[in-house]
Amino acid sequence: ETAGTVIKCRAAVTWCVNEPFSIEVVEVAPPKAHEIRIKMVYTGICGSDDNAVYGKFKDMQFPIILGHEGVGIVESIGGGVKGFKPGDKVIPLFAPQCGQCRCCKDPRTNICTTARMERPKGLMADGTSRFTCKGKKIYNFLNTSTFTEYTVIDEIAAVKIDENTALDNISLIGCGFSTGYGSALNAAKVHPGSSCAVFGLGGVGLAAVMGCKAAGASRIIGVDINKGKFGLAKELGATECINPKDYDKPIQQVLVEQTGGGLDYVFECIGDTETMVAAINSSHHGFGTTVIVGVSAANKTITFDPMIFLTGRTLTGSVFGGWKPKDSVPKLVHDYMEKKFDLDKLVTHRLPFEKINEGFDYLRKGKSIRTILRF
Ligand code: CND
Ligand code: ZN
Repeated sequence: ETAGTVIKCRAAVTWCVNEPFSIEVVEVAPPKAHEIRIKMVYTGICGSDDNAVYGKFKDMQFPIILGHEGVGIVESIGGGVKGFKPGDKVIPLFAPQCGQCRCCKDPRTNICTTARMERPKGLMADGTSRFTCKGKKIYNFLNTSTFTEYTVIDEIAAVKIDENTALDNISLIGCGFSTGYGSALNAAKVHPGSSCAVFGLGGVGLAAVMGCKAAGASRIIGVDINKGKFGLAKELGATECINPKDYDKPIQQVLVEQTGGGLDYVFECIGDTETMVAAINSSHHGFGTTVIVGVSAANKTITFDPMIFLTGRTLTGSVFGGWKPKDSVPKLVHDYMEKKFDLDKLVTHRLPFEKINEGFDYLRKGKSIRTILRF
């Protein structure tokens, strides 16, 4: 019986920017009002966690417990919590849904204003942290922090899933799979027979490939500088793959030439401003749509010739694939259990939690798509 007590457990703490993860014993305080404490079962490693290690995110503070793609079981709940009870299987939501704000009530978006504007970054709603280590306050990451045996999350930033769900690979619904898949289905609204290009064939980009295929695109071009990604991309639906390094002209020129003027839909799943511009310039005038999915570094900007848009191209972007998470995650979990899509192929490595640095090594060397850490 741990409810109401401070739990001491293992967590991977990032003490400062560019440092390896350090497995520490941390104290996790009990959940306060409208919070739940979760015993993590699995967590995935996403490109965004790696970006955070290098300090790419705005408003993030160290020391921090990273990780946002996970699945766990509710250990205890704070006062006033209605939707959860101990024992529930839950997926943390790095893009929460309060259900009350203007955006949550608007079907056009999944960006929750409460979470985005009104909550302190890296801390709970009351401005305090539930994590301490060696006497120091530890910040949370994107409302979630999954690189710890126990985490405390606001009730708007978690969702209950079916109690019969097999948990092994389901953490991918918490970010990578849903983000990529939804960018094709919700953000771009890819139509049957269309042409698509996906820049970056990591977990997010490959899920975008899966989404384009599910939407009935007839041509799906994978673009990556690591040709080791091409085999799986083709297995998941890419009709062809292109390595920009194989050409001595810009990749946008290659794509425009090979598609008779450009693509219907282009997805940037890398997080680099140069490839974002290349993606926009690969889209067809008159109707081409580009979706920014990759997260660029905090102070980076892009510039472009306004004629690109005057002539009818669209630039958009999406967080968590545009899914309203409380509504959509249980359905995605259901569809996965019904085998409506196969995200298992995105999981290339499984490691015990302590080997988190090894998992990040595989990501950085381009050897893994998703590594799942088990607690
Ligand atoms: P991962 O590192 O697995 O994939 C990136 C891929 O891009 C790799 O295959 C690289 O080889 C490839 N790449 C790198 N540079 C280039 C280049 N110049 N040209 C072509 N290919 C290149 O990362 P991931 O798939 O986990 O994440 C990808 C991005 O998505 C990253 O920026 C992450 O922060 C972002 C993201 C966004 C969201 C969201 O809600 N919008 C959620 N999660 C992650
Ligand atoms: Zn992510």
